[in-house]
Amino acid sequence: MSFLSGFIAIIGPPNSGKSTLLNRLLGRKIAITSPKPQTTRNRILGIYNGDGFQMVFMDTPGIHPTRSLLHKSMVRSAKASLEEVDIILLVVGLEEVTHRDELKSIVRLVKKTPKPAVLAINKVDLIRKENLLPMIESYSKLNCFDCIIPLSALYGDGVEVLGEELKKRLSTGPQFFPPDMVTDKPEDFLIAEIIREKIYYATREELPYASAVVVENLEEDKKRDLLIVRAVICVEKASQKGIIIGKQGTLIKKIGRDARVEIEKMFSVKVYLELFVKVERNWSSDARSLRKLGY
Ligand SMILES: Nc1nc2c(ncn2[C@@H]2O[C@H](COP(=O)(O)OP(=O)(O)OP(=O)(O)O)[C@@H](O)[C@H]2O)c(=O)[nH]1
Ligand SMILES: [Mg+2]
Repeated sequence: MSFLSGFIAIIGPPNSGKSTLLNRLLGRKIAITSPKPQTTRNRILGIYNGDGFQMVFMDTPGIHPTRSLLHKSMVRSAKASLEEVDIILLVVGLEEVTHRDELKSIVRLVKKTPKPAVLAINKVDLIRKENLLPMIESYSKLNCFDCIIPLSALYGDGVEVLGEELKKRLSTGPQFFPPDMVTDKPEDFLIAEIIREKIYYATREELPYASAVVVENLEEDKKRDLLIVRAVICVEKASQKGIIIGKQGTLIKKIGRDARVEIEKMFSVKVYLELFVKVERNWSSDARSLRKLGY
């Protein structure tokens, strides 16, 4: 039998559980997640290798109406992903309703492409069965999806069914990536993202959105079997720097500790993590700063 493969874009509104679903499909965490919308800022490939097939998932930032330069670039990259893939996987949460403008515009985008589109209604662990059926019905009335699958990315129910449905839609094609490759992103990106995730959990209000993380140095100390990481957290104002550092450095210590534990787990190595905070004035609305920070 010939080898099957395909690129699959995971798109949807912010916070619907796209990155959680990617991690669940792969069986390991490569994309950060958080209860706050606009967590994912870059497209991330996640590669799944099965017996005789390869699925290349593309996690994308949530699509939403926006004005800020950073968010515009995020939404642009999510929309562009539709052009580059073979299959579309739209992920919606329970808060989405078919008549809301935001969702309507995403559905319009999906309808415009002739590619197979699968809808995942996520977070069904939070809803009663009798409320789910009308929801599925209203989505199927849109005449947009090849199939609709209710699931829970967080707990795993329905995810295997989704995997099977996606597999059915692969075509004969090459193995795009070597079988031991899980993502297209380099180590320093994954580490910066883990630190950013900890900031999303540790801070409130505008702080997560005003923060960007860059790994400036990554060094392996083979003798001590240690990975030495030096990373900078960029914020937009001096007052935000104070908040992130916290009283006597308590907050930055917590962010550093939580990140270190997870980096150690991800790479199975002891980590020494040095964190610095820098003010990069209004980076999220400055094209040059955005480029420098990888957006
Ligand atoms: N109860 C429940 N929560 C979920 C499920 N899937 C995701 N979540 C939660 O929903 C929140 C958002 O998840 P993410 O995976 O970050 O969502 P996203 O769509 O990638 O969000 P953006 O990157 O901001 O667009 C997190 O708090 C997840 O834990 C689910 O199946 N059930
Ligand atoms: Mg995400």
